[in-house]
Amino acid sequence: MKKRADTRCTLLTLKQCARYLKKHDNYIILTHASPDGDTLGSAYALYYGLNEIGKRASVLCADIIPKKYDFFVRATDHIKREGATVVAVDVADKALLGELKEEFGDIVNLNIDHHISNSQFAENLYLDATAAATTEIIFELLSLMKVNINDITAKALYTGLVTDTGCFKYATVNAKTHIIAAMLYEYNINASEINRLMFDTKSKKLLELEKQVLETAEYHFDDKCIILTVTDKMQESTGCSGTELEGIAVISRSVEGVKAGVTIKQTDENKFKVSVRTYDPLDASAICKKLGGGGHKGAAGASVSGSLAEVKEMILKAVKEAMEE
Ligand SMILES: [Mn+2]
Repeated sequence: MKKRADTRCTLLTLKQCARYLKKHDNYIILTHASPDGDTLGSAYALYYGLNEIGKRASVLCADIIPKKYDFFVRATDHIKREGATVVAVDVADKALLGELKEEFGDIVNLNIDHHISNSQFAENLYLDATAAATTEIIFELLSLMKVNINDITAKALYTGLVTDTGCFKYATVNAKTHIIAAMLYEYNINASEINRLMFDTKSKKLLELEKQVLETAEYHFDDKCIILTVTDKMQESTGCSGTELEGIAVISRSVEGVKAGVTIKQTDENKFKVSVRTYDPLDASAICKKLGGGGHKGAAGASVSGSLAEVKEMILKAVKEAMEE
């Protein structure tokens, strides 16, 4: 597929977004790499919804989809790349497409997202930064399109809602989030089972890794900032890595008095993924922006190169600046 000549991004309303999806027939739906419940829930709910109105779609993800999402993940249609309409969901920047960036980064036709930091890389964008999850938007979109929602679609939508809100705990949650959740309870979603899988279940190897990670805890700025480190070695010795580490950043924000919880994950010898979780008035996305990343006010991330000591120094500088602002 050809890269488009015009790199401007058109901002759509939800109505225009619905009209756009009705107009085309064959879709490739992209999730972000290291997939979470929201990007997967959005992609599959959109896939099921499009299928309901006779469209065909294929869901693509750069990384292996964790098994815990098996209850709504199914084989999707085979769609030829040529002539397909490319839709990204919950993808704030093309770099987040991971290995799919090369092929699709410059040819995304429609992006549906809720990240305030969205870099507007797609041809068309529907952005609602007030949505607690992208599945909130997908629910509204399917409703507007008068698309039939099945139990499996509802499960995918609910999973996005709970995973992006820490089970309705985060500051991003509003009345609408709960109203949509309530409407999803009308379907056979088995919400308690979804929540058990998403929040109360971890593998033995993850527990072992967490034990080691807790040993690395270091405090800064009057204990207002904590840094946890996940090294290559820990990932090798426990056999726990990649998407299996999803959720580990949550630990940092659970410590009393901490305003900035930082988790550093080693991805290569001199490469680290930094996850930042903050409480008001600190802005995680502002901290991560200083490190070349982005995200939400309460949760953001960045990829940083350097030695572990250098990376820590950069992070502390960014956190300090944010605390002083
Ligand atoms: Mn999301």
